[in-house]
Amino acid sequence: MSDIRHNWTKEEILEIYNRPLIDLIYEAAKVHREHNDPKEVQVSTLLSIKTGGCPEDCSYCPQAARYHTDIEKNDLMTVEQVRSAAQDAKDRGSSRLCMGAAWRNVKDNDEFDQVLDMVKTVYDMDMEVCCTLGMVTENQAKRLAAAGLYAYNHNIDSSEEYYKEVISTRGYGDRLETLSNVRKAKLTVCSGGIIGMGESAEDRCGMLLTLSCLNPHPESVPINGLVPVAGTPMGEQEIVSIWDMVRMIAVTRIVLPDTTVRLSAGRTQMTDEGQALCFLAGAGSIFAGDKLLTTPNPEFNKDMALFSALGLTPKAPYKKGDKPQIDEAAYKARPENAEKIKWSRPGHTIEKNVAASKKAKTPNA
Ligand code: SAM
Ligand code: DTB
Ligand code: SF4
Repeated sequence: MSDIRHNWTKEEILEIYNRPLIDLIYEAAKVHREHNDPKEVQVSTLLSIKTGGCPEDCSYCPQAARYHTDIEKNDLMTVEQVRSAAQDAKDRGSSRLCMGAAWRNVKDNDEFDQVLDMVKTVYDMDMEVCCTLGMVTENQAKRLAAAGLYAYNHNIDSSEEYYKEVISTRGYGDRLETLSNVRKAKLTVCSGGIIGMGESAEDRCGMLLTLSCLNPHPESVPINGLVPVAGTPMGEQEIVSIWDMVRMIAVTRIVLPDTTVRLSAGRTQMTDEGQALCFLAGAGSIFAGDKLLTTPNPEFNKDMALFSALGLTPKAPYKKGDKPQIDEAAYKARPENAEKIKWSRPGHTIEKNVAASKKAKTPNA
């Protein structure tokens, strides 16, 4: 059984990354089988509970208000809308609902109270509940946990060095602080990143190094292939090659043996055979349903046909952890003096982001 290590070096990870792909897949498949049932895949459904209008400048993101994209903006969903979407997801075999909001950070207000009610509602339907709402304080994370949240998704996206080329409205340290708050609340951590943004192999390995230093390792690591969206600074980026995707999944599998590696955005750009290689190399989870947050995802029936061809089955909820306990009084207790956290705004210049923002202000230019 391979060790769970928190002392990987960048050189070691790069050495693995640069191995011949055929050897790398074989090694990763062995590690995968030692630590997981390779025939079970955890199926999550994404639900965008608040879409667009985000104040951040993440260069890849169609939901950033400053770029000119075609997405439909929406205010926060009602609890009833979430219940109905969760029921559909459950009926189609999803064990987890992941609710995403285009927020910089959570605020202690009525909207957060509504999200807590959504969490409790989906928890009561015996599904794992995940949220991705931006930065959170320790107290906010604890209230989410008390409402029945199982996982919190907050991606570090890339290496610390390359992060500055992608986002200027918050720092890498802010992301790590949120992950620490999530851990203090005893939630499971879902944190990964995106490949295909123009980063180097060193950046990809740097991201894995940061994740491997977290103790414990994140329970889940999403590997997203960039979905280039017209109007964002990365709208013209080339689709990442399938070989890079398989390689990244395999290295993640080897460095974080107990973690669920999530084959995330970018699957519409992949063939069935390409995805099969990702499962072989250690992917143990996907997002199912025709839509991710705002961009397309393979049709549900197509995924089920692929599962059937490969002999894969959807995993039951809470197989890798305990079902959370609800504490109604704790999650309903909104703090009287909301914690005033100073999340950073590094504000360095990213030329392509500035250009994309200007274009948005003068759509006919
Ligand atoms: N606002 C919250 C945040 O940033 O944490 C939650 C939602 S945000 C859309 C969740 C994640 O989706 C991002 O961290 C990023 O990794 C991923 N993502 C966003 N746009 C993407 C794109 N075009 N292609 C691939 N992944 C993307
Ligand atoms: C993650 O790492 N990928 C998901 C989930 N966590 C929230 C989001 C992918 C978003 C892709 C772009 C979109 O659909 O807006
Ligand atoms: Fe906002 Fe999240 Fe998109 Fe960044 S990734 S612009 S924080 S919704």
